Amino acid sequence: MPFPLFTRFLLAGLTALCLLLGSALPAWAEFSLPPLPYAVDALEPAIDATTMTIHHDRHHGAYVANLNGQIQANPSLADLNLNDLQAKISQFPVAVRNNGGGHWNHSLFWTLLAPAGQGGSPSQDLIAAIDRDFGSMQAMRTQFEQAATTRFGSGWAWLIRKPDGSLAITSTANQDNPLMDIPGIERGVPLLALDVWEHAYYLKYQNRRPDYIQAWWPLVNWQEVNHRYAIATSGR
Ligand code: MN3
Repeated sequence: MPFPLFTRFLLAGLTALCLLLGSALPAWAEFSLPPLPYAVDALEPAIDATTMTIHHDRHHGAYVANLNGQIQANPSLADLNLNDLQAKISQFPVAVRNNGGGHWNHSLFWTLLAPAGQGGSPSQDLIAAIDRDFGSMQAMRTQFEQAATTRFGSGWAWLIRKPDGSLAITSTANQDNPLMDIPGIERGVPLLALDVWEHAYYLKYQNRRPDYIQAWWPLVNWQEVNHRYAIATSGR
């Protein structure tokens, strides 16, 4: 978990105190479910409040609880933040991969959504990179929709920035993501993500995944995508 330095000192002190007192580590040393950054009905009508509530509280909540349930058997989890865990996921059992991936993916996904009209638009830098690597914004969208539509079963579609600086569209199965050190995954920094598990859309769209994908575009939080692209680029 990403704690600032001061908080880390505080945690270390409290942990030492707990050890002195012979008590277990406190619950806040575990992974936790981040609150949605908007109301559950803020994305209506494209994504309905019931779907958002079940998706966040129960599905994402279960990934967090199940990941915490793995700490005792995998004590090194307690020393890794969620981000760093992804790049070392091959060292852990599949339950950590599924639930650690699920926690990371959903924590990102919520931030990449915004009420229609409030997500801004792609930055000039991002548009230039998309034009360079896909030809046009429309071509990127078409390729993204193709990846999201054709992902068989459950998984995710991604726009990533690869280590060489170029952008690419990829998709992953289950709760895998492009940060994971798993053979077969095209790796890069995720800039944009779409959950295409049925739990993300079935109540409203049933089997019509393409309709869900079309309804999702106006909800993209481009300000966050721009921010992620700027950070990924400055890290070179
Ligand atoms: Mn989901």
